[in-house]
Amino acid sequence: MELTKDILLDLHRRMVRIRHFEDEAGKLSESGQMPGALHLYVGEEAVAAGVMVHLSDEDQITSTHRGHGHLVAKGGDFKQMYAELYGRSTGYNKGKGGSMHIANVDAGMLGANGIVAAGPPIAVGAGFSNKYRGTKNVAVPFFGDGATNEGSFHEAANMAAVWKLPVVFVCENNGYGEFTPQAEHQAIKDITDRAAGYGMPGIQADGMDAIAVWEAAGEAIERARNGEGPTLLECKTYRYYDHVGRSGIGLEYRSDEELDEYRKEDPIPKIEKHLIDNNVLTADEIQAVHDGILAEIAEAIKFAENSPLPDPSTVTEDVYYTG
Ligand SMILES: Cc1ncc(C[n+]2csc(CCOP(=O)(O)OP(=O)(O)O)c2C)c(N)n1
Ligand SMILES: [Mg+2]
Repeated sequence: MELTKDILLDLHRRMVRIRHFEDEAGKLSESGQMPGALHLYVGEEAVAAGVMVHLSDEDQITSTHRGHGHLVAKGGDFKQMYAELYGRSTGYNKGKGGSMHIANVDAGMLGANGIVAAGPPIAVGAGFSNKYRGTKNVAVPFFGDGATNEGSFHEAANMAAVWKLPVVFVCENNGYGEFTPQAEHQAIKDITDRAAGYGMPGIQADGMDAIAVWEAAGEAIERARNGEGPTLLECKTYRYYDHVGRSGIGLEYRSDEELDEYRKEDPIPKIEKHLIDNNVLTADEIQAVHDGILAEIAEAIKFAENSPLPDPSTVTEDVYYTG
């Protein structure tokens, strides 16, 4: 795997797209313009970008309650994403999925999920299908540190290892499950300690560094594509905003000093320094990337706000309904 200029630009672009998408969504939610609560991905962009650069639309991912970043990185269209968050009929799921159940199956994004650790078993099913059909595709469940305490995660990891499925388990260890520090919800520091218990390799990457994630994910994804079975990839990361929304509900569970330390590790300025130092982009060109994405977002928000709500008569369409 060679880290080319194109890959660097791609990593940067995907992260900037997530950052601005989330910042604007957070503001709209806070002002009451957009309905519902949002679990924002800001700070963790390097994980989604570093993994997704390796995947095509035929590779599947499953996501979490903090899922916008995964969909943006998987090529999500801003218009359909904002429309979905606004509950409009032009959204990816006709306004019926919203933030926590947004999905784009056509591009292999099998869905955000409000149920913690619901994604890994779904990804194992996709991985089984990939293997059964004789494809080279890979399924990647994203999940948090908290999710690794759920039975569904353990069952999924065990089954993927026993059946040597093309699945790469990506743990976004941001050090907290809601407001509970990792040390209070599990007796280990490294989620990778658990990999041996399933009989799969466990590898770690600095989740605040897109290049590091790209390298580690590339290794794990190649193993999976080659039929060598699953890997547990733990990315140590940090969320800059609160568990829900930008400023949260005012609980004091982490220090400003801790946040400041991780702010210094911001994955976007980090890769921008790399781009400038290696003469890939100038500061002006970097600004142009940001400006272009912000303009696209402004258009997408207008599109969402001008889109109709779903017609009430369609309430039972496109959903599981047994009535
Ligand atoms: C099965 C289940 N239990 C509890 C919750 C409530 N809940 C929502 S997010 C969350 C914390 C998840 O922590 P983690 O997996 O580390 O993800 P993070 O929010 O840090 O990204 C909890 C407990 C839920 N949604 N589903
Ligand atoms: Mg967490």
